[in-house]
Amino acid sequence: MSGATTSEFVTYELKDEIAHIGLNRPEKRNAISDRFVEAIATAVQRAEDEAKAVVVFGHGDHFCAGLDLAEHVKKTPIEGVRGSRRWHAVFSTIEHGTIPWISALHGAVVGGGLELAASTHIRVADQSAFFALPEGQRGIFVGGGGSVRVARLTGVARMTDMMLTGRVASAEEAERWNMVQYVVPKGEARAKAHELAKAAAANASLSNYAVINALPRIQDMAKEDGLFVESFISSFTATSPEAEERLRAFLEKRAARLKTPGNT
Ligand code: 1HE
Repeated sequence: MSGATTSEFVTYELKDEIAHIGLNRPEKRNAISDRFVEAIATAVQRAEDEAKAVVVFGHGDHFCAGLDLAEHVKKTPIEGVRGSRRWHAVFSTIEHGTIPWISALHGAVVGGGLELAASTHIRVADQSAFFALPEGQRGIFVGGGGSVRVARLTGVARMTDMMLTGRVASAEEAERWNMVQYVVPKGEARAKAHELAKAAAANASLSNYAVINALPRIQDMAKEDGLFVESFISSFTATSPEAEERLRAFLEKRAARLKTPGNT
């Protein structure tokens, strides 16, 4: 790893152009306070400046136990709104930045922790991971983008159930519910996330930008509008010099063929 740094809340390492950002408050189960959000914002900016993809993971036994409830209990209504809007802003720089983010999940992926994971582009869970939205039990509501992102991932019925009943999902259930894309044995999420990040980092950067920025926006459009926008993005990416070289490489048999299932 190069350029490894450890701040109060976040570790940061760059390996093979992949930034590894570690949530680093294990004694509080990586609960996210106001200053912790700012540390994430700083790490997001650094990764945007120098990395081709990011892996985000949690130090200790859990990915993240969500909002720092100790801090939250003392807030006024307007401070709560400002805090929530700050989470939105920082998580939006993840979701709608220029590089792919992969979250490596283990232990608690709870409340704001699930909201953070939902702002990344691919989620990998190990078998110790569990998923919950205990906001209802705490007398609060999601505030880190969950009503938008988690509801879009798993569907509003599933999210309503989780919030009303405190239902806790295992990694396998979370995969079935479309909240995670990969389930791996305990302890292997970060390595798998790194492998996926490297694969994504090898793509044309403009294609990656289009995937992470256009796809979610097109989901929010009417069908005809989505098709219209798709044509422009498709043409714009295909006519870039990088695309031309990659297309030629395939036609001239210089590019690797797809690995077929069972032949990896
Ligand atoms: C915390 C937090 C936290 C732990 N804020 N301090 N999130 C929740 O409702 C989940 C709350 N946490 C838990 O249910 C459990 O801590 C865990 C299942 C994640 C882990 O259990 P365990 O037995 O390993 O740890 P613990 O003994 O419960 O916690 C260790 C310490 O972390 C303890 O502090 P200590 O000073 O007594 O040692 C806990 O108080 C502290 N801790 N989680 C503050 N979340 C933007 S809106 C999002 C809204 C939400 O995220 S709501 C969901 C909040």
